[in-house]
Amino acid sequence: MPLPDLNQARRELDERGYVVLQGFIDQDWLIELRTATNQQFDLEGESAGSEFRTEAGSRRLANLVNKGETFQRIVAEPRLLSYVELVLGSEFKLSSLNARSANSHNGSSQPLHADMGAIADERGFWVCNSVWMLDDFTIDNGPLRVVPGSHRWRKLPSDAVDDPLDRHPDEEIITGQAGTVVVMNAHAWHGGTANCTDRSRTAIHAFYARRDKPQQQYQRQLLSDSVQASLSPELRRLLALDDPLNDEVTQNCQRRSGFLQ
Ligand SMILES: O=C(O)CCC(=O)C(=O)O
Repeated sequence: MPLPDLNQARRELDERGYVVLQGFIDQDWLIELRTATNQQFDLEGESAGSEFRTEAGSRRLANLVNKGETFQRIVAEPRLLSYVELVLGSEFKLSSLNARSANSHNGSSQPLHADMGAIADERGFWVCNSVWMLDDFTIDNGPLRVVPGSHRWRKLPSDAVDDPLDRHPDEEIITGQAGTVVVMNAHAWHGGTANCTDRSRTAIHAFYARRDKPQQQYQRQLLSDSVQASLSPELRRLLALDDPLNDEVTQNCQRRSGFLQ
């Protein structure tokens, strides 16, 4: 199935707040990403995700740019960047690169949230996420839910609904085969749902922000010197490693997650 062209994707992102890219990751790359992610979980054990936040019911990895070229390749994937540009315009950077594995029978959904608790400002949208399905997302293994159109409401679910954990009457459940990528306007209300199966369900999140806004994970501080020295000029720009504006806005940032404490 061909990927949606940019006009169609723009329409879907404008109207619904997300676009589904089936077959985005080819089989070899998918295997490579799964292997690298599983190895990283094994390596980090109990401390997995500790550079950022942990989450009950899921295992997380943070700061993945620091953890090998397999992950770095995601960040600068040219087709991905074209879709991200539809949301953020041409001036954007990586905000964070994480993995999240919803544990089997984890018991509950994430609350509906907008990433970073972000509300669109006078210049428009400033957060865009992409969810890379390393496993099939099925109806019962904790797929993503999104409330279509909510990216335009300029309100956070925590301020607008009684309980963001509840099912929203308008929410859509996004399923897909492993290898699918969902590009999402991350102001749209969304979250992972409960995994009711016997197997975990893993995704990587490549999260981008407009260049005048804070990074979720401050790349210049989190990446080792040797990794920073190994990166191409393109990656250095995407990670905002030489960007005084990023230093200023990111160092002063208080809120980094939509819901994780
Ligand atoms: O993994 C998912 O399905 C989405 C997770 C998510 O929205 C988050 O962790 O902020």
